[in-house]
Amino acid sequence: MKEYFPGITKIAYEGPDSRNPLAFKHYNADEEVAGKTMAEHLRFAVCYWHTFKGLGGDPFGPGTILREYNNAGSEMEIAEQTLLAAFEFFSKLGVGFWCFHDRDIAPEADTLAETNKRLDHIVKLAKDFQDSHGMKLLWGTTNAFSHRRFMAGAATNPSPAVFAYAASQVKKAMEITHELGGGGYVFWGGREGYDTLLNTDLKRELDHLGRFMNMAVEYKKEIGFGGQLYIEPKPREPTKHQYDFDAGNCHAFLQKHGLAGDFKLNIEANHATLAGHTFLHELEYCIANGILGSVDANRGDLLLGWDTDQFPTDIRETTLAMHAILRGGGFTTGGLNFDAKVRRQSIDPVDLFHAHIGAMDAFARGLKNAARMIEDGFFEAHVAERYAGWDKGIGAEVEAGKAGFKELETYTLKHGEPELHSGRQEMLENVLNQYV
Ligand code: XUL
Ligand code: CO
Repeated sequence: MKEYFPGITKIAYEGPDSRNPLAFKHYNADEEVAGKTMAEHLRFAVCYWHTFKGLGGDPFGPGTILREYNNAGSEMEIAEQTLLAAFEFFSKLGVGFWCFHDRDIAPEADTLAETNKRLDHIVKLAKDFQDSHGMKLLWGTTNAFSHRRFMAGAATNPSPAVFAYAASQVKKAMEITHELGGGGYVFWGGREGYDTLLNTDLKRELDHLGRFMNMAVEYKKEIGFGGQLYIEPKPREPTKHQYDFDAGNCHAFLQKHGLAGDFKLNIEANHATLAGHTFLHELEYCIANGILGSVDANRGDLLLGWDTDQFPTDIRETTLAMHAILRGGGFTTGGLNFDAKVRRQSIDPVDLFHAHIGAMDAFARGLKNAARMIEDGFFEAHVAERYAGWDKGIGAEVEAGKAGFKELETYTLKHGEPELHSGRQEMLENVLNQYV
């Protein structure tokens, strides 16, 4: 069998003192941290689209990266060889999960029927590879945003014929995800949004999106797919306004359309920052509302400001993220999917290893730091102390729904001016740095 990463053997854990760039310094899959192995906590996934289909194109020029499997011959021969390369990469890297869009693994043909046949062929191969390599599908998804038919959206398209096409595509993508034993299915809004309100019936589009998602839930039940459905928020790009703007917005949408029990969110770090939030904010919002499902682990660049999808390397960020995720009970169906791409100048196959090794090490350090933070309980104790007033007296009565405005007025008249306490932000930031 052809090898696409010759000379690279399975990436080993060599510890923090190692200077081998092709070794883990912190990610030690079987090492126990806070009651589970690192592999069980982190559930790393490699994404197919950037890692195997991305060639470094940007708005100013086409791709710079040449991949050997792209010389394999016909479109389908290329698809087969790409799959082969992907599974070689997964094994050598030592991740347990992967994620894909339908169109990443099999290129579109002239008709939907023909396209679906192509998918069936590749899915059969992928199933065998999953079994032989001990790999699992974290989630599958649909690309209903690249083809020109989706220029005005998929489920929010003004044309019911495009809506129907998108539904047919999602139907098939859910079937193949089920076939591959996928743990989940992601809806990222793609072009569900608008470029100008001058041509947009916002209410109708949102209602159609709600109907579309309900159809997905119905179909999921019909085929017996037990995976988790996720929505991945993103505020803008490619459209000026994406309907799944952020976690709070998605949560409201799910509740309005009777979908709250059927969906969780897939939070992407770079999408959080595009929405003017931190990654941590989006995670905390989801945890507070019981809707954190999975994570697209990447980062943006503050000076560029678009969705640069860089590999995560910032230990402070991974520490804060893992601190939230651990406190939220950890992943069940979800995991950390590296929805990230190597830079345009990183043209060698080995760069894919450097990128993933660094990101996995960054999250392993984040996990270990977060576990220590939780064990010490300093931050939890500080927050509990800050809100302790709500555990007794008038605070407890408000929380229990026993006090109203009149009781609060009586309380205020009796106690006068409230006592104020420092927020201690600088001290807390200093303590955080002791863990990072
Ligand atoms: C786009 C993005 C997608 C989704 C899957 O910004 O993040 O790759 O994760 O469609
Ligand atoms: Co993503």
